[in-house]
Amino acid sequence: MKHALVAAAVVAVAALLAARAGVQAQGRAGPVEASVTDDKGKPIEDAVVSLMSPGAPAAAPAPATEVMDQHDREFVPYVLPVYVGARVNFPNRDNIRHHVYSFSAPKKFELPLYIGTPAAPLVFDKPGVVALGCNIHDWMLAYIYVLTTPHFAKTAADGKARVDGLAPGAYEARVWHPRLRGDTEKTGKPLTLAAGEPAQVAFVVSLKTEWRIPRRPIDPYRER
Ligand SMILES: [Cu+2]
Repeated sequence: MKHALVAAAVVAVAALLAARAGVQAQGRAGPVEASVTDDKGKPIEDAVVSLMSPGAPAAAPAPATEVMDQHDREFVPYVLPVYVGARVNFPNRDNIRHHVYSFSAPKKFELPLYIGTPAAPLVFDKPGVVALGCNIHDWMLAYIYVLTTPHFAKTAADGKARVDGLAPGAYEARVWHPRLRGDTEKTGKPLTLAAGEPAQVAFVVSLKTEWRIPRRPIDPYRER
């Protein structure tokens, strides 16, 4: 009798654990597979796809620490999307000095001529687009895109991006790119995510043509 009771209790606990595991497995929506192309179907790289839940603000994760490298007299990456509050390090991996600056409203700053990594990372606590330049190398250009949602991903060369770890529910998906023609706010597409099911979203966007300052031959006087 006693054994039967113990066995019944074990079965009940096992059933409870199995049910809980099932709920956890179903608790997340499947990944959101996004694609970004131009109107000719050409994939667009370095676009940032983000998802926001209009009803329920996303739980704020702890601020991340991100990296904007300088390597071979270029910024790497060209586009760095971050969640608002992120700290960003600016290591200089070249053996010459860079002088990084931004005139953009969400983060105006200057890192005067330096080699190595500045001691303290910079905090990006206002949403928006921050364009980076270098006083020594005019062609150096990159963007830090500060988002108010932690749910985002950047497209690879195939124009595809994948956003994982979302709770089921109603979202709005948006796309941003440094050369996007028009407003990111107007790219919004409603997307309803169900537990355990993947979803797709496709953006067709138009990019402005870009004029970039060409790379100059290395000037030893300016690089002293
Ligand atoms: Cu530089």
